[in-house]
Amino acid sequence: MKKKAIIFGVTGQDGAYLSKFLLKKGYIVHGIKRRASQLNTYRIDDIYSDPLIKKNNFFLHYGDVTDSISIFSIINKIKPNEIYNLAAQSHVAVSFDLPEYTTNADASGTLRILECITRINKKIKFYQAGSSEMFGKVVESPQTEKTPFYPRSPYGVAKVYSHWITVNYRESYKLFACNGILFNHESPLRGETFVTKKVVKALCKIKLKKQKKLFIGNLSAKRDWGHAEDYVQAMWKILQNNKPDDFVICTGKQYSIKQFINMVSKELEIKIKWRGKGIKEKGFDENNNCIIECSKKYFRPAEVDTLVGDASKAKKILKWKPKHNIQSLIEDMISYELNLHKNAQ
Ligand code: NAP
Ligand code: G4F
Repeated sequence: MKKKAIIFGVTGQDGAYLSKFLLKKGYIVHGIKRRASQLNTYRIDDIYSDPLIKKNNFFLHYGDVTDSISIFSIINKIKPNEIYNLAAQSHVAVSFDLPEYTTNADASGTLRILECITRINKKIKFYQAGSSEMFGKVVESPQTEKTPFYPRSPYGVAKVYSHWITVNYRESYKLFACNGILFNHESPLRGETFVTKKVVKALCKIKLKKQKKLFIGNLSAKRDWGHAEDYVQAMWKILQNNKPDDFVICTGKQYSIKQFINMVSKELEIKIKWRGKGIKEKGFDENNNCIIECSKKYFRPAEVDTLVGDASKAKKILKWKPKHNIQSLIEDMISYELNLHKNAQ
């Protein structure tokens, strides 16, 4: 019998990569999407034209993690072997503007799914999309599964709730419920307001003379960036382990936003000279045009200055090994962006 998986958040970056990964493994995948005023399935539309994927194994249902009735009905109807909860208001800066909604979706949403599992079938395996944002104002570096949390945003706080409610349901009801504590992971399918995609998109357009300037926030924050393709494999491996457990997934290398901009510029053969300090720091091209400028608009009320993880546990127990590094991630993101422009001509 084929395994059945439900993916909450199927239309997002990770939902798209995970759907393709599970379909290639022979799963029947049921994706849950929200109603939107315009089509929001562009990241998964290619599933229907991929010859390696059997179309009749992929189903979409309307649902929302803020709506218990929809969650219960879908899980009860499908009776899946595995549930991946990727649904979230996932933008940290936006969570300061929408704290109550973020808490409803990112914290209570997880509780709703767990509660449905206990009522429908306790054997359903559950993956919770935890985040390195939970480490926030880090108390040690690198961060491991044992590092205490110190969240710095409504998003981070909501994810900490989800982490602990997942642990609590595992211990209380013996659920196979697991947390992946994933560090930033990016790809060509990354949402356009996250910093890597924003930088790659803008610098490609600047190179093609279709944009003059990139406005950016904090250049000195540091992140541990991996590729989403590697990270969805880790999600699956977490649910195939012989016991439910929590795992940090990361590369172990960190770069600042400024270093990331420099790496993307180098790949695009744009020579940037930096002048000024702090919010006044600016980037100039070889003709002395200012192409990068900081704007207060992109700074957050509280910042996570530095994140870098240690994935030794996942490497040892799950035998997880990422294929990509920062260079191949950047090449993948740039080539996707340049192709879009080529095809639009
Ligand atoms: P994403 O691209 O923003 O995708 C989020 C998904 O959740 C989208 O499909 C979105 O639907 C859906 N969603 C939002 N609110 C919902 C609701 N109320 N009910 C049902 N679905 C809802 O995020 P991602 O990068 O793929 O990340 C996936 C998960 O991993 C998220 O939980 C995120 O917080 C977490 N995470 C991400 C990273 C990372 O670096 N990418 C790192 C750690 C943890 P729409 O398409 O309709 O908006
Ligand atoms: O790309 P970001 O918005 O990602 P952030 O805040 O680290 O959150 C992402 O990763 C988390 C895992 O740690 C996920 F849980 C979460 O769902 C999301 O996927 O910002 C990265 C850094 C921040 O320090 C931010 O202040 O880049 C800095 N930054 C500087 N200028 C900017 C900008 N971020 C954005 N989005 N836009 C800017 O213009």
